[in-house]
Amino acid sequence: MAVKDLREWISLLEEEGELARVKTEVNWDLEIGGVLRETMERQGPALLFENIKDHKDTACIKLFCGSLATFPRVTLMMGLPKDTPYKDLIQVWRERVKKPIKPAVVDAAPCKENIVKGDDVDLFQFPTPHWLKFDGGRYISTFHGVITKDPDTGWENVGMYRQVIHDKSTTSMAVAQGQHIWMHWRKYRAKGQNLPLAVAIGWDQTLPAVAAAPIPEGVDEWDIMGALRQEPVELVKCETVDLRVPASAEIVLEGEVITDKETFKNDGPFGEFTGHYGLPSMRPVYKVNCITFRNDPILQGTLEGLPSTEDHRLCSVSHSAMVWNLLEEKMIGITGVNCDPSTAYTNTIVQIDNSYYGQVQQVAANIWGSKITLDVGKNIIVCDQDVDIWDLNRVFWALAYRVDPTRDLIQYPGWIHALDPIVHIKDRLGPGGNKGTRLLIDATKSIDRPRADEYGGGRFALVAYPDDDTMNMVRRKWDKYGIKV
Ligand SMILES: Cc1cc2nc3c(=O)[nH]c(=O)nc-3n(C[C@H](O)[C@H](O)[C@H](O)COP(=O)(O)O)c2cc1C
Ligand SMILES: [Mn+2]
Repeated sequence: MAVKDLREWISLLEEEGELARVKTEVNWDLEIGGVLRETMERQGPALLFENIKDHKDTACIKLFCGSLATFPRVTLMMGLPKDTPYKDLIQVWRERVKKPIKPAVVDAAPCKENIVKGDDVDLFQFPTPHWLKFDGGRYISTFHGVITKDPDTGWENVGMYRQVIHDKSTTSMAVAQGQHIWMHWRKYRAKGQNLPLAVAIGWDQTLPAVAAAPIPEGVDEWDIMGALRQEPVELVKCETVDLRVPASAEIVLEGEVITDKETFKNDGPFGEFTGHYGLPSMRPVYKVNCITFRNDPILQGTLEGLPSTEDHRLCSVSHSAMVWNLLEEKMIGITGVNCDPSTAYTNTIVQIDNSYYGQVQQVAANIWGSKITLDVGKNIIVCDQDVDIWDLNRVFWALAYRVDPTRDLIQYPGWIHALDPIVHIKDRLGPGGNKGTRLLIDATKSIDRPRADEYGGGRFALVAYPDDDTMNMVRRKWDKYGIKV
């Protein structure tokens, strides 16, 4: 049974010893960011801050953070045994997303227990942290779902795009070119209209997990949340916009993004997933016209920055699964994908059966030719099946001995992520994109090398490791050796 809302999720974490309630007063200004970072460094529990400076009697006094900052908690979100390894989580994600489950629309909606509109809207009622020292403000909605609709097809998209508070009813939103919300924004702008938009914060954790995942265009993310939690998402209509949100969400913002570029506001810097600050840029403004929330609502957020944090661990699972499914659809012989959390998926490691010439190049062409590369794979490393791609020691070994720099490093010029710090500020194209170069590293045993008797009839020196017969015998007899490990 999936949990029905954030409160059930917090209770589950508490039962599992995966939650700390922080009752000591903490400052929303930098201290919360520090406490969360230190907790993540120690692979500690999720945190529920219950005593936040300046938020003793605001409409919202609680903040929940670090929810999915460890693989065991991502595992719990998927209803699996806590010790399921990262690699197996990827497989479960891959299979579940192939069987979407449609949402249900319900009447009973705890998220409507409180409704605030017009001049009463006040974003400062929520304990939004100033996460990092050089952030350009208080970033609300850092771990949430942003809902928009395609005006022509009715396709509803749920994505994760962060927002900074400008005043009590406006924020701005940083969106990379090519994101689904960007497509919707352009359509409304072409019609001379603003973009209706809702933000849902605090629900079953499949909400942020799917919002941040590279789900293909036209696929309804509500269906994918249903697939992941294996139960339909219960949705309710918004009050002031023609959009739907999870009925038991903690907090819902409703409003519109102004499409007139003259109204853009400066947004940033912000401590980004690359592990560096993103630069300030002019961004579209979101005017919040209505906020609905549960009684005693809980705000949820996360601290981004130097890998690996919560978003890196969570997204490594979803991104690896989605890249693997994409490659499987386009070609044959893919046996593993690791969108490496320690490099924020910029290094994407792919394992192939190395069965035909050109397979390595096809991997890169398929990833770089898809929207998925907005999130992953500036550098793609392709390895053989005898390299455990989820073990970076083994990947380093392959880089050391299976790469000939004159032929195996392939540069692909064009564009790279707008937030990639390798491009100097003076050379940037603007907030949306960066000119830059991608890299394919062919770390396979090249298939066009001639076979040789000295290689046991193969194309490459044999790996020096005890043979299978010996190892199987040793493992069978293991208990008899009296070696305690
Ligand atoms: C914590 C977090 C914050 C994010 N913030 C942004 C953002 O501000 N802008 C953006 O374009 N993508 C951001 N992303 C990445 C998108 O969520 C991701 O690309 C997702 O696939 C977008 O949804 P879409 O595919 O429906 O457009 C963020 C991801 C995470 C995990
Ligand atoms: Mn989408």
